Order: sequence, then C-alpha cells, then structure tokens
Amino acid sequence: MKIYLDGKFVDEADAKISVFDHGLLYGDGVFEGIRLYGGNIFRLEEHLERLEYSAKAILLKLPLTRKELSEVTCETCRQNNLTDAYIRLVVTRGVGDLGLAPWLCPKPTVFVIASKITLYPQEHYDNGLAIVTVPTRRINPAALPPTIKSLNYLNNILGKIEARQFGALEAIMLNDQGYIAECTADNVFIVHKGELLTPAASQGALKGITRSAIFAIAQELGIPIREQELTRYDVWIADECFLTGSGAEVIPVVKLDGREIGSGRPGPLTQRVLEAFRRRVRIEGTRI
Ligand code: PXG
Repeated sequence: MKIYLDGKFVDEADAKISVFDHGLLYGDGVFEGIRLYGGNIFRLEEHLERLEYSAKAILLKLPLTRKELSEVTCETCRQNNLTDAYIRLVVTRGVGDLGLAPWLCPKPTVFVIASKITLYPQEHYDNGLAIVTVPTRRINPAALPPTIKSLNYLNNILGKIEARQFGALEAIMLNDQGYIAECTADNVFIVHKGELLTPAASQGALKGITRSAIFAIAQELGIPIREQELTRYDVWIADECFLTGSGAEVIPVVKLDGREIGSGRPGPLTQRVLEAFRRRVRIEGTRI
C-alpha cells in the first residue's frame, strides 16, 4: 500500500510520523473520512471544504491548496489501483516540543491513506441495527464544537466503548441538555408522519457529508425534511429511524435501548433513501 506523506508517496512500512507530532501528543489536527465509489470520490469538494473549516476553526493553516489536496487524494487512490475505497485525509499540527503551543509547530503534517473499508455486516442493512443511548454526553459545543472534525475523538470513543458494553455496535449520544446530538460516528434521522427529521449541528452534531446528501435525496424524492430538536421520546414514537455516515452510508435502526422502533423492521422511507443514496454515489463524484 502506498501512502501520501508530506509530498511523497511512500510504502506503508515507511509511512512513519514523529513521536513529537502534536497530532499524536495532543490530538491537535483535523481529518476527513471520504469514500471512493466505482472510481468516483463522493462529494470531495464538500469534504475539502469541511476540512478547511475545521482547520480554520483551530487556526491551523493548511499547507496545501484545495486543488493540491484534491490532487493528492485522487493520486493516492490511483497509486493503489483502487476503484472502491475508504480515504483518510489527515492534517496534524506537525512536529513541536512537549508543550501545547501550536505556534511552535512550524510545519503541519499531511497524509492520505486509501484502503478497503468494512461496513457494518450486511445483515444489519437487511434487518436493521439495534442501538442504545449511552450515558456519556456529546461534548458541549462551547468546549469543543463537534462541527470541527478534529483528531480528538475520545468523547466518541467513550461512547463507542459504552455501546459495546451494552452489546450494541452504535449509540446515540445526547447533548448536555438531553437532546439527541448524533451517534459516535454517524448522524441520526427519524421518520415521523412522512417527514424526515434530524438534529441541527447546534445540538452537537457533525455536519455530515452523508447527512447533507440525504437532504438532496429527500428533495429529489419529494420527502419533506428538516432539522429539529429530538429527544428519545421522538425516537420511541418514530415510524422509522436510520443513521448516516461515510462509513455506514444509510443504515436502518430498528431498536433503541431494547425498545422496538416503528414496526421493528427497516421502514419503507429508509429503504427508498438508501436505494437513492446507492444510485447517487455511482453517478455523482470526482473522477480520480
Ligand atoms: N458524526 C461523527 C461524530 C462522525 O465521526 C459522522 C457524524 C458522519 O459524517 P459523514 O461526513 O461521514 O457523513 C461522522 C463520520 C470511521 C469513520 O473510521 C467515521 C466517520 C466516517 C467514516 C469512517 O469509523 N465518521
């Protein structure tokens, strides 16, 4: 496997980073998780824009332009002869000393990994996921905005560990007002009376690229869609529920905390959205 690392394509075994890199020492950096479908990168410009916003929010000056980042991302896929892949684009604060001071890190580190992806097992797309609500709250946007896709994922990892302790693969995280923010690595949607509802970013959700594709798909299909504050009660009485993410795509949820949602089976609107999403990823996108 060839990895892009700071201007060069190197073998996996040579893709090494300093122990003084602040991405490692402090989680000081930003990243994107991107998908390649049939030789097209899905919504690359949107991912690069979000990366630029994440970087700007932490006052990290990206060392490559949008065009250069786009080119190295495509080239990493080409170098590995990939047509379908998961791409991880990472920019860290770079090498510094043992203090926090980001201004003492002269050069950000940039790397791109393009690799195979393992989705949730197919049975969960067919039969739906059972998820739980975890006690760990999503971090308060006033402490660290969840709209920044930073290398600090410990809040989500604590949520993921709790999900597993309850026997679930994914979990709903509430914000500190008790409203649904998102899952540990996915956005949440419910269907209620024919309408699609999802929490706003202000509730502590990442502005997911898949989530924004769902807004376009809903419009195309003529399904009403809007952002709304959601509680667990809204999920209890929902007709359907599904999660979205670059890794998960669109996955039905049929149980929350052991309680069946709707009919207890993946619902018809979820199926329509999932099919439309799978069609869209094949035709939309940047040819590598
Ligand atoms: N919320 C969080 C906290 C995420 O990390 C999403 C929502 C969905 O956003 P996108 O833009 O992907 O629709 C994410 C995305 C992984 C992996 O390695 C994680 C994500 C995406 C792809 C792979 O587990 N998180």
